[in-house]
Amino acid sequence: MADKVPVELGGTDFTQVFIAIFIIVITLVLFAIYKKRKSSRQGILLTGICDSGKTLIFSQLIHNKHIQTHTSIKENVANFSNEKENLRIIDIPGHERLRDKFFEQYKDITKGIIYVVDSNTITQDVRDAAEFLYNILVDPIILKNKPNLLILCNKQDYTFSKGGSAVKAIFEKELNTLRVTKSNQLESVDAKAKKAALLGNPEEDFDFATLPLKIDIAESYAYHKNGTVDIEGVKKWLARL
Ligand SMILES: Nc1nc2c(ncn2[C@@H]2O[C@H](COP(=O)(O)OP(=O)(O)O)[C@@H](O)[C@H]2O)c(=O)[nH]1
Ligand SMILES: *[C@@H]1O[C@H](CO)[C@@H](O)[C@H](O)[C@H]1NC(C)=O
Ligand SMILES: *[C@@H]1O[C@H](CO)[C@@H](O)[C@H](O)[C@H]1NC(C)=O
Ligand SMILES: [Mg+2]
Repeated sequence: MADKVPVELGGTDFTQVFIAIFIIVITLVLFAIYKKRKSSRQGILLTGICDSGKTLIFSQLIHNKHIQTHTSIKENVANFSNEKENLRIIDIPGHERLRDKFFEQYKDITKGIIYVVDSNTITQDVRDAAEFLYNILVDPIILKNKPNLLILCNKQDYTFSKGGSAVKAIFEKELNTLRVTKSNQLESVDAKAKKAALLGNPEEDFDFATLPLKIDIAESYAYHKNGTVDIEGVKKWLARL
């Protein structure tokens, strides 16, 4: 009995050391997995309804040139490096069925979303544009990963284009009603889903600032008849990511 005690004590010490090492290893592994998952999110989605200028902005960013765009059925993908890391810019076709399919495909790796708006026609197209934006904002994966969102008010070369703050106000007004309609349409009795669908407090006017994502607004023109292009707002946003 007497000489069993040190053996047992030794056994206990060994078990404690073993458990400590085990915990450290597990922590390191989990940390490595977390880092890997985070760094695998390097996709920048260029999205928005048809003809807003996504493909032209893509080509200005990647190739620095104007190309004749055509209605795309496939996504364009290219590598793009800012000072900190390699990003992958993905230009998603705007047609309804396709854009949902590509959005589903890329949303897991999304680090940032550039939501391109035709500021010249936004007043007429606000329903479509706001609904598509809404679907992005309530997506569970988007809500979980919280990518940065840039609302890019493109086609500022047109004389009567709405400026950034006007476009923001137009969206906020439309989303204010859309979120209630959408939430009522939800058959789910899941209180959490209903709450997410409401995008904030329905008692108050909808405000982008209440969303969990970091949202920026910028203006651009990817074409001008005088030959100039201004996509500095996107470039700055990409550099800051
Ligand atoms: N005036 C003007 N036209 C633009 C601008 N950006 C794109 N466009 C034109 O708008 C049309 C649709 O552009 P595209 O990049 O194909 O849009 P997408 O459907 O969003 O990919 C094309 O004829 C472009 O040349 C812009 O900033 N100003
Ligand atoms: C982008 O970079 C990745 C890895 O860094 C590479 O595998 C891929 O081929 C590149 N794609 C293009 C279009 O250059
Ligand atoms: C082209 O038009 C833009 C916007 O009106 C203006 O800021 C820019 O100076 C013009 N550039 C040239 C070369 O005319
Ligand atoms: Mg396109």
